[in-house]
Amino acid sequence: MTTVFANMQASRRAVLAGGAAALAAGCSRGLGGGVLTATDTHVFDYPTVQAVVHFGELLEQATGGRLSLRMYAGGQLGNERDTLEITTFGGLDFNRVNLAPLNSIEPLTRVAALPFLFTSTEHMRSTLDGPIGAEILASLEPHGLIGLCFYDSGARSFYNTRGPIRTPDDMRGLKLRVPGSDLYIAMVQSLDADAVPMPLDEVYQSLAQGVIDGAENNWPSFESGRHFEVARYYSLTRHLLAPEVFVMSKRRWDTLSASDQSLIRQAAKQSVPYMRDLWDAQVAKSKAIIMKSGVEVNEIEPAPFAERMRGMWAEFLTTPQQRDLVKQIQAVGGVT
Ligand code: GTR
Repeated sequence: MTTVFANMQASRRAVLAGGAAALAAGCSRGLGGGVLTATDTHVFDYPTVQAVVHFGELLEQATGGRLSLRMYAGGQLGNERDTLEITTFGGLDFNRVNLAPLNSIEPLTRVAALPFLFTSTEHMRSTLDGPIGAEILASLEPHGLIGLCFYDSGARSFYNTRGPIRTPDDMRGLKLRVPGSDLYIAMVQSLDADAVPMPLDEVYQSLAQGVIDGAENNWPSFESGRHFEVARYYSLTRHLLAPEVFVMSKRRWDTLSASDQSLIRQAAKQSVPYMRDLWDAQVAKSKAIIMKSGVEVNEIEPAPFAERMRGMWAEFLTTPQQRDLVKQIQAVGGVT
């Protein structure tokens, strides 16, 4: 506990220092131009970071260099929840986060974060590229964020230090890290495991010290966070295909001209196929590294996991709009 608390303090200090740096960078903006700031929890060569950097290059080209982007990667400005807060008050211009930290802020984001909702990557992509995705992105605006686009996040599966998970019963009593989202907590609890919410940058140390037994994530995050060096069992539950989201501070957005706003939307849209190519390549690369390291990877029979996890949907679908979106998403995926 002491360690987790000390880390929280350290990351708060980083946010404050980072926020000040970001604000200082913001001061270099002139009328209608300048350097815009962006942040991401992942390291610089991670696909989400590279997609946002590419977005910045597209924007710079489109504005003849009038607008450019400075990326603060690797969680240097703090964890996703803290940097989102900075983004909403305008201390940062852009942020790339998972849907998880938005789950408690906007109910519609919970829809796309439901376990075993999307039946395949194609289902997830076609849903989020269309009007359903647009509706979820638009729902962020009253919360001070302009939702620009979704990026891929692959499938999340459980990994742990104890042994292979084959059935939901194997999860009973495991202490599993989840992002700070009630939905993730309930999801893990539906399998009778103990959910331990904590920021991503504390997972490696917590696994190494036995504070937690495991966590859940996609191949690239399991690899880039070096979690696979400690958690030697990866069980392919593929329970979540929840996407990443790229957002802009509404405060900054409101200061831009309509034509700059449309250039931003256009560049964000163009960065999506670029990200997907990087993503597919990164999944293959991370998978190869993990397999080579000798991690025991096993397939599972999804039905019993899906049955248990779908049991918590109702608790998080509290509005007719959410329930309607779920029906529409299931219809896109051919589920009746
Ligand atoms: C990753 C995702 C991050 C963060 C992380 C986590 O897959 O890209 O944005 O949400 O998972 O588990 O905290």
